Amino acid sequence: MDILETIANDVVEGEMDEITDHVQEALDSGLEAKTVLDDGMLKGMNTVGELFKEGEMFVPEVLMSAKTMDEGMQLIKPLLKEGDVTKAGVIVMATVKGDLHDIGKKLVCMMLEGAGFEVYDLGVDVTPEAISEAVKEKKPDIVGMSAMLTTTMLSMQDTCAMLRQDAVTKDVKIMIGGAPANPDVATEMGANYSADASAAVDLAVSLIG
Ligand code: B12
Repeated sequence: MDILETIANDVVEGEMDEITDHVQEALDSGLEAKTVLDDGMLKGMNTVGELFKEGEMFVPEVLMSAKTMDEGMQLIKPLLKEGDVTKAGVIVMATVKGDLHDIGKKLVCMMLEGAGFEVYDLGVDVTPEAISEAVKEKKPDIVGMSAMLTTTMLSMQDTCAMLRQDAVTKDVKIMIGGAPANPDVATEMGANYSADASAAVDLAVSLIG
């Protein structure tokens, strides 16, 4: 197995203690940081996405893969040149006001980052005002919102309404997810829905077109 395959494999297997040495070895052998990222780590992350979609990998393993990728990125990030990373788009993501669930949202963020999106995760319990502010500041292509409680779907609705009422934010694309969300409520809110993290990537790509 060559070193890039080994690195891809580290991400898939969640080999957090191994990846730093392997990334260093690849860089020492003269490989560019971008090559290590694209043909090593991101290749591994794509495999993770596929395995998750096929039900062959589960949430805890995917989170391990994400942490492993983070470890490897520590060495790569300072070496990446401007323009090395092709940006698929910018996304602001938040769990809405009143809701503290973030496992699913983090998974969505990770998959989106793996697919090349620049993601700003605002955290949990985020007010409509804070989401609106972030949209004005970061000018994202898409706002993603997560809710896991029936009650916090109302916060999601409020946030959508606030974004649509303001001339600066009214045209931003919105995608929503979480257990109480579904395509019908999304349509009512003027948003788009996807059921899981892999589908969220496909949705984001299609929204940006
Ligand atoms: C873990 C958990 C917690 C943890 C959260 C920890 C954390 N850091 O997230 C803790 C213990 C804190 C918690 C607290 C509570 N919880 Co809770 N919790 C859960 C549990 C067991 C799992 C949720 C989870 O992480 N699933 C795994 C992830 C991977 O799946 P997911 O979140 O659905 O995300 C996927 C998709 O939905 C989608 N997705 C998610 N977000 C987004 C966003 C976008 C933009 C897109 C496109 C897609 C997308 O992609 C994700 C990945 O594939 C669920 C039960 C369940 N089985 O769902 C209850 C559950 C959600 N909780 C529930 C409740 C009631 C509560 C509490 C009120 C309990 C209490 N009495 O205190 C509090 C509320 C706290 C609050 N204010 O938010 C209820 C909600 C019922 C309802 N209909 O309202 C559930 C359904 C349990 C139940 N059956 O009663 N909880």
